[in-house]
Amino acid sequence: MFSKLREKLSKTRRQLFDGIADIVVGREINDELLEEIETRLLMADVGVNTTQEIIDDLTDAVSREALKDSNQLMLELENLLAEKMVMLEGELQVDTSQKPYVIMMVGVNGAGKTTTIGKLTKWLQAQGKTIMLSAADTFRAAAVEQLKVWGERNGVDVVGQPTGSDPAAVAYDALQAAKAKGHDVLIVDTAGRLHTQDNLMAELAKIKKVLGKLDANAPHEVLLVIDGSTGQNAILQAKHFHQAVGVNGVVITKLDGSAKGGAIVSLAESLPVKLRFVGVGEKVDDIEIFSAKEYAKALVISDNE
Ligand SMILES: Nc1nc2c(ncn2[C@@H]2O[C@H](COP(=O)(O)OP(=O)(O)OP(=O)(O)O)[C@@H](O)[C@H]2O)c(=O)[nH]1
Ligand SMILES: [Mg+2]
Repeated sequence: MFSKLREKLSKTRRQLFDGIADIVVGREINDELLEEIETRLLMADVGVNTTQEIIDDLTDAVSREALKDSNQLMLELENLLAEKMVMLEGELQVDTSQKPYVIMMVGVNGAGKTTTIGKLTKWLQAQGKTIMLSAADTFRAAAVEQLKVWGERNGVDVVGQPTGSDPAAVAYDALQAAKAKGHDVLIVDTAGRLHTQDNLMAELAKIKKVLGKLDANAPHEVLLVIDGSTGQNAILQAKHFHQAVGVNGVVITKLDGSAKGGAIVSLAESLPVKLRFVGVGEKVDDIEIFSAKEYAKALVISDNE
């Protein structure tokens, strides 16, 4: 799993963090080098405050003469990045006393919600869970079809209504159906929306509220999907969605592409959420459980190691 993540993240690293390896390896450790590292971290969307903290810690380590050479500096950087992200670790656990366990997917347009549902369904099936999908994205004509394709691929039922229906009503019906059929998990797809569109954010809150009428604890997990190439705007998205519907979990997608991936480092400091998965491709198995240490390693280690 680790090697797959590294392989998939290679593009990110080539652009940014490999840049760090390139400028660090074999160099003398001095202020100039630390400044160059700072620039690279900022370019990788690590965020101003988090970058400053990491550079301060590195500077401390240098002044304590704790770092003997550039290899140790790289290792320290990796440890500091991992430290920032460790609070994000927390595997998605389906509480079996809640039946069905309701997962509501939210996020901006095209972030990868529907694709992640396909991946998540297979991941949950591997744990022996039975799943139903709710096509509460009634906004786009092709959205229901897209979810149905994933449903067929995984052999699970998809409940939905025609385009233009009230998404809250769709989700409500789906929860009723999932209860009646005794499914373990219901995953509710929703239409993409900008975190700044207040009326659409209110619609999301309504879906959540309506689910709560059938089961006071539902949805049990609100999963925010963020495109990994979003940069620091990812933090803003997370805050807005959290405000509207209370996000528990996050999935970062498209880390196989040109994503910088650095915004993840500052996510933990911004919100009390868990980063459940990272998406590394368009196929059903292209999903990984997040591990801070592995992620930091994948970011820092150079390709030829
Ligand atoms: N490379 C790559 N592509 C991904 C990943 N996840 C999703 N995609 C692609 O991103 C595009 C959008 O994915 P969707 O799952 O339709 O996104 P969505 O959030 O449901 O979009 P809307 O419903 O329109 O808001 C599709 O072409 C997916 O194949 C990923 O991890 N890696
Ligand atoms: Mg979708």
